[in-house]
Amino acid sequence: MKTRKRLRIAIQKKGRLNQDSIDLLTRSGLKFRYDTALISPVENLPIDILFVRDDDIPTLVMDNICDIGIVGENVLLEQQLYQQDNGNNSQFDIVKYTGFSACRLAIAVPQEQNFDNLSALVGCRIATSYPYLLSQYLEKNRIPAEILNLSGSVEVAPRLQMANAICDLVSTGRTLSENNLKAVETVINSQAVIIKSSQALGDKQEIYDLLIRRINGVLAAKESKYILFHAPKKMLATITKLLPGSETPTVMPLGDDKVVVHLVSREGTFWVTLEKLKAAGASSILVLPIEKMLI
Ligand code: PRT
Ligand code: ZN
Repeated sequence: MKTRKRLRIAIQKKGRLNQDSIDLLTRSGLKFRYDTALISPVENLPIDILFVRDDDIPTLVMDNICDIGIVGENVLLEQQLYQQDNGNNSQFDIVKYTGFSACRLAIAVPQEQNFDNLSALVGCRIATSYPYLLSQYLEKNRIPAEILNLSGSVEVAPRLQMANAICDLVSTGRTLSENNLKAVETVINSQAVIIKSSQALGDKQEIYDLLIRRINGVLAAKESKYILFHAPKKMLATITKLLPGSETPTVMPLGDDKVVVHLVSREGTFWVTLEKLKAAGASSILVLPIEKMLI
């Protein structure tokens, strides 16, 4: 087979991962069009983007049709167990946790049902689209239960008396409460991850390294804030301690007893922290987003 010269990235065509994946790549400096095409060439780098269903992404990477993919851990781990069950070893590595599309795969039961511990599930029938992950979880916890494999609308199964419980993705919990269900156990926590084929990239290694460096910069910038404020000189040490994860601040004099402080905080800066800063004497506090960061 002819070797590809351009790095190929698989992302979801339509759905919850699509916009965040496009944003991540765009913020990493990739210029490409997003329309109805299956494949879109990046104009300014030797990279092509393939738009596909999320369920196909692990296989595309494993089969080396794409070098990189962005996919939910839930889909990835389910696919990995499926492949193992069929005697195949997964040939991809997780290279980056992106922090977006966070959710959990949870077991839920009707709200009125008493649930003290997992043994309440013994002998139950549980509907899910994640039979491998659920089965692994039940086996690990030694819970004999039946699994009903459904491809969608899992949350209606208890109401239709098809199952006693479900195992589905939960983010806000709204779908569960609308269907009179409550989450009782977490099978896995999930977020979108970047995976890479475990085969050597050859000539594409350099462009891959550049891309991952940029993605690291974008994700680090997202977690960080640039903070500026005025503070009494004598309170400086106390005040900077209030900002965990802050780099050494840049301090400039402002009159005799005040300073201007600039710093990058890598922790989420919340209102409570800002209020503590103010109580310790800081004033004119500005918190700014960071566009890019090269570390
Ligand atoms: O067409 P394609 O196969 O590509 O897309 P899809 O329909 O299979 O997936 P999509 O776009 O719905 O989800 C893609 C990925 O987003 C999932 O694999 C997860 O990694 C992630 N994600 C994050 C979620 C959710 N949050 C989520 N809440 N995927 C689905 N849900 C569903 C869940 O199944 C349930 O029906 O949303 C409902 C629950 O949401 P809440 O907010 O009511 O709790
Ligand atoms: Zn899907």
